[in-house]
Amino acid sequence: MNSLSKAPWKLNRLFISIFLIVVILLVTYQVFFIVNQYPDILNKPKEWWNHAYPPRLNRLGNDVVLKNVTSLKKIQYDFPYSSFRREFIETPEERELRESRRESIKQGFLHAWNGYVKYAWGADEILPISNLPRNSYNGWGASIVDALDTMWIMDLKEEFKNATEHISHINFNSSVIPISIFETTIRYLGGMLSAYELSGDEMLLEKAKQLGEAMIPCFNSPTGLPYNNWNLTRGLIDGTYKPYSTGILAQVGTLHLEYMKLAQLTGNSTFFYKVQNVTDVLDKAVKKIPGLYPTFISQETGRFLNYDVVSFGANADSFYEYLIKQYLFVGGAIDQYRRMYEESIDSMHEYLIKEGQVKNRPDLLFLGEIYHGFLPRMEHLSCFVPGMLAIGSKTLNRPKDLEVAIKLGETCYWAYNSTTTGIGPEDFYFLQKNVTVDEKTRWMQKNQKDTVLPDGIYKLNGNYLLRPETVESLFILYRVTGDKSYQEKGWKIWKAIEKWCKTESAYSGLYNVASNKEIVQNNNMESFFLAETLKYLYLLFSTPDVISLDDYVFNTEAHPLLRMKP
Ligand code: DMJ
Repeated sequence: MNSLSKAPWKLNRLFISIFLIVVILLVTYQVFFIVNQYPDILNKPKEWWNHAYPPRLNRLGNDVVLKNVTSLKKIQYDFPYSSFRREFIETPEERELRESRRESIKQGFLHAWNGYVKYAWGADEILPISNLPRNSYNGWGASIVDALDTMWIMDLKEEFKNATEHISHINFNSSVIPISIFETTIRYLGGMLSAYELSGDEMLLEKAKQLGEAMIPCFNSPTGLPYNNWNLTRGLIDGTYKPYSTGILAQVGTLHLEYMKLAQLTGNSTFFYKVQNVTDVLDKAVKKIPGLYPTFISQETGRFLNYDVVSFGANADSFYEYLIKQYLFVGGAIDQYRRMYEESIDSMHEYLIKEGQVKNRPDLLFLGEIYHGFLPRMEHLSCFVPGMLAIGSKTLNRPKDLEVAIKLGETCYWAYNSTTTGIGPEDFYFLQKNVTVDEKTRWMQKNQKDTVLPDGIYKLNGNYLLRPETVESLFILYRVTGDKSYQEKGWKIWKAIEKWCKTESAYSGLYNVASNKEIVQNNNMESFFLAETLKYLYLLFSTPDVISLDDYVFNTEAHPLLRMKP
């Protein structure tokens, strides 16, 4: 062969070599990309990877397949991430500060958890001063189930393992006394479903199914609205069992995410139909003001019982919260939820949001109630509203809702920042802009002898139950706006909790956060402190990809559940 005929062969070899080099470079790039995006892939068991990103099921049981599931609009702020390593961009100093704060929350969790393990293991709660166990939720170990996903998120896998071992022995088919269907659903059922999706532990799904099935007979009222309290043992064997109860909006209307998730994961549509019927009954029931649902309803007739009691606080709160979250959960495929949510929020703006009389703070907005006329009372419980509005604003393109969310969030934080402890009260009565203060109001103001009243407030209930709502909204507002001042606010609140609530074994609520005398602890630590307050604080100092609001929806007890995607 002469040198001329060898030339094409040499050229071919050159091309093949270049081709192979390009392929090798591309593969290497992909491997680096995946490992950097999900650094934990190398350290976790296979199950973690599989179940953290399970296949998306766009159905609510085998016979309810949702056709119009969409991605919906992005909720989270466009946080800066490096394009190659998919790393959250921040300076080394910023990272150090954020991580040290996150670690401080984790240590707080461990302090409370270890106290619970030592003094109250297996009971529902620890009494954090007397170091005794307490059972308020059927004695199944509410703190263990409620805290499960927090442990997973905080990477406390040993504690998680011990907790699942306990859960594997619980018999959810029997109850000692009638149990609260609402509390059992949001704490136990929500807790296990969320931890199942995060960890992939099939036992948790089995137990969730057992509990979900055991509670199904509670929907056997004439309208299908669930009874508030239910004896599981009797309910399962006695078809005529019917407890006396008056329906409470939040209790009948906050089971949906959990039962929808159960339907999705088990393929059993009954779980979905039961709660969808509840939505339909509430939707059809006559209201005085469109979108404002009175707090009490009859399970016998499906009619509201007192049209002049409306609130976004106790007994009503999470019903509204779930409307937008149900819509998110199904990727917009059921429009009824959006319509009901928007009607409610429009009326909330019109009837319940007011300006106050706080000196130098004209920006603050207050969320009142209706109690036979307008009642200028705002509860800690209703401080979930800023977070809800922020999520709804992004999802449904309602910019005014975000403006109001920011202002209400300011008010909730101000309520903390203006007490003697730096912790917010259970509720307070506010003076409204342009409303003259009458004698009765002045009298109430003077009568609050043990309390330092913040400006613009005339009555205050200073209890603090370690509730999460304000830090929940700070976390969501941070994720939605990218504004780091929410982290500063959350940190200040955490420092106050550390200072006033910490006990030898755990954390305790307080009697009067605005006291002008001694600050007294109340010997109570509800399981939502572990499930919600500490989780939201921890996530506030995590990178924004950890439990992104674009992938998950939180149940009202802060248990993240995966959203449906197309
Ligand atoms: C929690 O159990 C839930 O967040 C519920 O919706 C309201 N009350 C507590 C926390 O305050």
